[in-house]
Amino acid sequence: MSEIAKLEALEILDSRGNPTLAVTATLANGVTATAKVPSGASTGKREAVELRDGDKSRYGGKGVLKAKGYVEGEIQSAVRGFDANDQKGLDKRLCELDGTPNKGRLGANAILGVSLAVAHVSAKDRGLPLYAALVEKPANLLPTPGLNVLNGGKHADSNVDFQEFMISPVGAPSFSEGLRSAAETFHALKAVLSKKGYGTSVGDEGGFAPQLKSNEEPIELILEAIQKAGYKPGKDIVIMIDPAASEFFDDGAYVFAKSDKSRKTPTEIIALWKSWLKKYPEIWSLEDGIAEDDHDGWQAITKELGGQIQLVGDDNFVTNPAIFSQGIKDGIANAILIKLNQIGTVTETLDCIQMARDNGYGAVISHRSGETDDTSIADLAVAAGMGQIKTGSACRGERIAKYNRLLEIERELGSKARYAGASMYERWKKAVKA
Ligand code: 2PG
Ligand code: MG
Repeated sequence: MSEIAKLEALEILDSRGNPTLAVTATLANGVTATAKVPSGASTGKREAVELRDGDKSRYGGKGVLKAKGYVEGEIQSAVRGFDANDQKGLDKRLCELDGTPNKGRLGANAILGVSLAVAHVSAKDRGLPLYAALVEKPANLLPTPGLNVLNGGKHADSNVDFQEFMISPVGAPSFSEGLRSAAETFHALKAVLSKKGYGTSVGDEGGFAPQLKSNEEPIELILEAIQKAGYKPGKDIVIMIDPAASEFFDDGAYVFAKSDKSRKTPTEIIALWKSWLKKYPEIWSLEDGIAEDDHDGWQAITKELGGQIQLVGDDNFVTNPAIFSQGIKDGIANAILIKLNQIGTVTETLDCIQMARDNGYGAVISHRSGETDDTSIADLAVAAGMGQIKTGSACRGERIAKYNRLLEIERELGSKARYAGASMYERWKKAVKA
């Protein structure tokens, strides 16, 4: 009775007002569930293909009616009658049906919509919350969140080149207390910005997006806000950054086009990050500090800083098990960012997480800058048990939906709930001392 009976797709809007898909899967027994697909802006070149209509008369070409057509046509015909509890088998069938290495025919948006909707409907049918249904072992670790309180780069119309400045409440005793301290810091940051006469409108991920004096000023402002909120930087709350360096890597150089127009060689940008780590020991995680095409730069930074802080690969690994496995062999990074739509199926996403675990890499479960009210990644973060999630600031409904889902999971787990807190951070601090 857990056979898939029907797939429906709807063209909906994401948090930037661009079209995306909602896919509803219905089983033969009438149980039904929906998943909504996110969309990135600072995308890696080797991400699975997001299928857009290209019809300029609708949404500037960004419509997803073709992908909707594939879900309700070809894909539905191929998976009707399939056992929804066999996620691996289903995802394999979806990949084979597409037939390309990058899901370029049917679209990763169509395929992920189906894969994730089926994960939800199977969980519901078995009477399990998604976080418990996705994995066999009991899942009870609430992730430490990284809240992106200051947005720049491609996510904001400001003069800051670096994309994300995040606060991570590692010192809190529980997820809910951690979220509280981060939200209080977010409000304190607003006050700090206002006092300085800076703007307090927000960017795509709900962080403030002011015009500032430099790419470094966000760190100073955030440190001030943490203190103003009554917390200790480096102890209660640490800082994570995602400059998204692929976005400003041009012809072998890192070009700060939004701020001071300066250029840096790969050696110079590594020196910049090194100087930041020295000046701001509160920074413990650097994502995409090097561009996806700068392979030598990635190897060099991993050698120099990999024993000191978390180095997260996003654009270079694109949640792709084959690409990630090569990266591990090449000695690149020591953590991976996990985004379902970079690869397009639940199974391949879980495979990447397992690969990280097996190789001593960290894994940060992540939203996209274009989101919906879908909360699957909150459940995925708990299922993964890797202790980290980033899903935006303490602002904007599509970001808050994920944090609120984690609060529900924490309540549901009751005394079994554990909070990752500083455990990941401590690991690196120890490495620095050694
Ligand atoms: C990133 C993501 C999410 P985007 O670079 O990590 O914050 O941005 O979804 O635009 O790729
Ligand atoms: Mg990133």
